[in-house]
Amino acid sequence: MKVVHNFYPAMKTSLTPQQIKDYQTQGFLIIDDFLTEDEINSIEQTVKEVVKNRQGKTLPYELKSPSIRAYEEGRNWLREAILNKNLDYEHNKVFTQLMNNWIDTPAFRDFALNKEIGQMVSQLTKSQSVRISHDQIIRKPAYGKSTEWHIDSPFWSFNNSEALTIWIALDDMTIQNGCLYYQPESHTIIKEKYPHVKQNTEDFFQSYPALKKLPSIPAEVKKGGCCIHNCLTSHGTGPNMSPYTRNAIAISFMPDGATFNGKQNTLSYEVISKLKIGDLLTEEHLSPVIYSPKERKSASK
Ligand SMILES: O=C(O)CCC(=O)C(=O)O
Repeated sequence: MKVVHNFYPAMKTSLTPQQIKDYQTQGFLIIDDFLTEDEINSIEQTVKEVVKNRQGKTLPYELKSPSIRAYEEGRNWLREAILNKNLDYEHNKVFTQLMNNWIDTPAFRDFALNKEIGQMVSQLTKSQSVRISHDQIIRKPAYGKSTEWHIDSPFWSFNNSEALTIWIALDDMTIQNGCLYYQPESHTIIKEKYPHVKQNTEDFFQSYPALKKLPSIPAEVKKGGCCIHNCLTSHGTGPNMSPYTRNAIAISFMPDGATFNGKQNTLSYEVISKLKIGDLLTEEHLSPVIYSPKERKSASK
């Protein structure tokens, strides 16, 4: 797949050495006015298009084969009947996610696979070549619940401590409507090679008591600004205490060379059924290279 797009020339993707240093020390970086007003308008249009076309489907493809899904739905039904609790319903109170929008929406692809973003990610991850892992439109509903404290890495299909997420504000993000909070330097504390998913804040801090002693800071950022965090940086969001949906886009990237760790995350059944643990994640239709030494050379000409 040829991925050389540059329809967002004004994006603030050039980083100063100080910004790179801050990101590496703190585990996150906030960039105000990452997008221009025109760029925000164009992305908002694209988000509307995705919301309309997806009709509630999280992904543009089937995550699981119909037989596995039927089996799991049966199990969930039983479990929920026993617990008298609907887990998905709880999840939707936190946010709704529309994922891998770059695959079925060309305008989203032009943005998410932009080589300028790729170059910035390559600087932050200290890697020559960079692949997209997945993207999300995240919509926290009016009066939605907080996103529990977590790190991203354990949810993903690969282990690579340099992988990161660019989270872009499509509304002014405030303490009132559920902005992100980070624990500075927390990415240096989780030393386990393969941390496990923690389901909630209590579980998370019980597993990492050193993190419970760290302060957190709110990352208030205006519409069009972005927050970039390392996959081992601990973060969460406050609840949305406003009567408006709070919209953001999160795009996650991995250094080229990452290998499959056995977790499905956003990979389709068709893809994982062909993968063995340790295989390189090089599926061009799911995680294409968006920046490589070739681009580096042409950029320096
Ligand atoms: O937007 C949110 O509520 C959560 C975002 C988040 O946790 C992430 O992008 O890793």
